[in-house]
Amino acid sequence: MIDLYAAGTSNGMRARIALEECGLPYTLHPVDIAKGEHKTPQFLAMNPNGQIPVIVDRDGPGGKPLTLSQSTAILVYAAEKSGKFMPKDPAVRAAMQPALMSASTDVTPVFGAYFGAKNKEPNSPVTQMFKDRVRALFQVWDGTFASRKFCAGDEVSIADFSLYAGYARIKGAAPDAVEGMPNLSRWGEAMAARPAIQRALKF
Ligand SMILES: N[C@@H](CCC(=O)N[C@@H](CS)C(=O)NCC(=O)O)C(=O)O
Repeated sequence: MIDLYAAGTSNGMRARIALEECGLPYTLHPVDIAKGEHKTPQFLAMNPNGQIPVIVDRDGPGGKPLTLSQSTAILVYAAEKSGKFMPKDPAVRAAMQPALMSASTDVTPVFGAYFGAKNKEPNSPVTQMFKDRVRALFQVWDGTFASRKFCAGDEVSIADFSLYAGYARIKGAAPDAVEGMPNLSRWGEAMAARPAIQRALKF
């Protein structure tokens, strides 16, 4: 059994999508960031950065407990533990890596910066700059999905789960940042139809 400590942010959703899609049994422990529940001594013992998500797998490698932070590390761990969603073909697997990295390390931080700027100064040039960056990243994905069904080809992989966590969050909070991108939208609808994704997004 896995304990998942998370909130309904893109990083939290990424970790929960991983567990749901990989079919790994888990217990969700919602963490209220507004109340500072991620900064308690108990939480900091699991992740000294004081950030969600964190998992504790009581049945980790070698049968020993494992504590893991970083949403993408959790995604990779879940895929390896379950043997699912990590392409077996070395060429597809290699193509999946940049897609995964871009989804996790370009998209999420840039829209995080956009939301931060928008909350402080909605009409400032900095806010517009981050919005343009978000749109530019998703425009590239829109181009990718013109010829590929999923991030790395014909099969769903953990790159799709990572990207969807970011896409769902931004589509909910700032839909104009991803509008006018039909291929991206079609991919988003296919991902949203997956029962495991639907369960994972209900925080
Ligand atoms: N790179 C980390 C980022 C984790 C992160 O930024 N978590 C946010 C919520 S989405 C958080 O806990 N923020 C509270 C804080 O930093 O104080 C990951 O992918 O898990």
